[in-house]
Amino acid sequence: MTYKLSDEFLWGGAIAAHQAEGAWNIDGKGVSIADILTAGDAKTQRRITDGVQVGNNYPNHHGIDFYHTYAKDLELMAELGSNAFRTSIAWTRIFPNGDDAEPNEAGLKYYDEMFDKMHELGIEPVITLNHFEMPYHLVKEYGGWTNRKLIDLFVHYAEVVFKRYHNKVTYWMTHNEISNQAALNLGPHAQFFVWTNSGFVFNGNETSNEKIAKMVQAAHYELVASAKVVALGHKINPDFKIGGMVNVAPFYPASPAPKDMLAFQKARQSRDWFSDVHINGEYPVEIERLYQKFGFRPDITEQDRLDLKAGVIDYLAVSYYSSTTVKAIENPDNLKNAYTSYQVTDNPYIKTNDWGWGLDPDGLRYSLNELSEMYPHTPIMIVENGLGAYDKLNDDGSIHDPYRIDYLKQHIYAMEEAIVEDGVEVIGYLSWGPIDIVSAGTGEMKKRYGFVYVDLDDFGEGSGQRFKKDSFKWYQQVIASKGSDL
Ligand code: BGP
Repeated sequence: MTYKLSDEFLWGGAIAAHQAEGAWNIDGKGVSIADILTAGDAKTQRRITDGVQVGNNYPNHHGIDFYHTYAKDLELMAELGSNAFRTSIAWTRIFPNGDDAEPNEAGLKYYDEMFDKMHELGIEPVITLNHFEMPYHLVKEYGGWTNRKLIDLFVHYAEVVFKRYHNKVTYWMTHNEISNQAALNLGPHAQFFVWTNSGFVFNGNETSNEKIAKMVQAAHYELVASAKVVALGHKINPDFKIGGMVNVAPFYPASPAPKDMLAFQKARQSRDWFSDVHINGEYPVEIERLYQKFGFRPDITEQDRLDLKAGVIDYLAVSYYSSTTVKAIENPDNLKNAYTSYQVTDNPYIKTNDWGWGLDPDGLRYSLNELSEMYPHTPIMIVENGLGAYDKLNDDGSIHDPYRIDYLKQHIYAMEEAIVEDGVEVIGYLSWGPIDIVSAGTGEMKKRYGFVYVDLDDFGEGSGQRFKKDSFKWYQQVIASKGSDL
């Protein structure tokens, strides 16, 4: 069975400023939290340093030099047949410290030229306002999103870029993977996500509940800021389509054992509520109950609740890589916090990539159906999906990546089944990392996602030359056939 999607369907790829641009400190750009993250690898967490310290490898300093190569790289995206391309505006190119009186004109000009290039190529920009790129000064001076002041600073930043690009960008989204704050106890990079989203560090001696209380407060201010930005954006340009963005990694119970089912329910309740706030404009009851149970008392005002209601999103942007399997914990009596009522475990029914990420296309179809059931009037855009892998550049410049074609084929097909068979409204598919970029979780270049290989290593060394992988031609055909020729 093959499926052909509509002419309006958005096909393309997605990157983020901090993982691609490099040029971390030129033309007025300030230091962002991505610039002080050292490199890690599949087994070692990235480290947060206090500022840029000599002797550490900061992979986001070089990225793939997209700051200077974007025109050529976007031409490659156009050659794929892309009609859309997602990237982020680096907050610190616009407000180097986040609280500067005036924006940085060189930064504004850079994105003006980038968006002009996209339109010249017939590519629709899909722009993220905050993709793990908070100004480091806001962490040091204000404590990141644990400080209500961040709301006004973020809204002001959004207002400047909305007004500047009001006739160049239609599709926006606020915070990248805002739901990954709840990943506090999940996986080796959970702390990384809390840090990159909320921009605060733990002082190392908080209890687990105190850590979560900080995350809960930060998430609240981010959600209010997102809602205020949506309401403001619609005033500046009623045609704006502004999304919220969550990572979707559906929970599965490890077995039909009732205790595992309860663990699955707790896992969902403790993590999968950010889209509720973005779309319904209020917290689900069970979250407020959970907060009371564990004594979290975030600063939520009546005005906040009105702002949340007034700033519901136009579409839901989602990243999907894999599913998460959970089982009951042995001793549920001494629950330390909301996030210890389950344990992540392996799923014997799915294989994993070299970084332990499961390969589960059915999980994508399942998730799209879940979201469509919960939010029947909110279109979905897949803004990240891809396979990180060790690709090999051969002497003749070829790169054979059948494993990537296989992963993407299955996931695109699962999405098409959700659209055509299940009636889910999906408006676009943007593959993550259509050109190799620096991994967010590990800081590696060797964790490659692209249809285009970039000849740089984890230290930014190499020719920087771009090479088309076998998957380039394959994706070109997928787009040309509107998804029917997989
Ligand atoms: C998501 C982030 C992206 C991207 C992706 C792939 O969580 O939104 O920025 O990094 O993960 O992960 P990684 O780069 O760690 O392989």
